[in-house]
Amino acid sequence: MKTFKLFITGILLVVFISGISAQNNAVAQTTPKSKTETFKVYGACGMCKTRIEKTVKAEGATTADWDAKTQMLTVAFDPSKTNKDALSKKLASVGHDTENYKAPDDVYAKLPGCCHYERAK
Ligand SMILES: [Cu+2]
Repeated sequence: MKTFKLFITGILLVVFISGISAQNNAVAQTTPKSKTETFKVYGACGMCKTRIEKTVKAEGATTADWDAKTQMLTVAFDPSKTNKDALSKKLASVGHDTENYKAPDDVYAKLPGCCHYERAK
């Protein structure tokens, strides 16, 4: 009888604990995660600002703000959907150098004249 009671207590404990972890999982799934990163994106004018912000938003950023003066981009995104590296790579592919990725020369050359920012050597 003693073993039986212990057995039941054990089962109840397992049920109770798995209930709690299931609840935690539900909370984790319904709460959208957001991460904010700020990094350098080379650009020059208002057209660059539009292009940079549009590009990262199309790539999964929820908010984006690029400052033409400091050439710093602040982005917020869901880290389960995208990351700084992917956003940075995408920006290079549309003509904007970043800290880690360089835009292909031909893409940079095709940018409108006002967008020809000074490239890092
Ligand atoms: Cu521009």
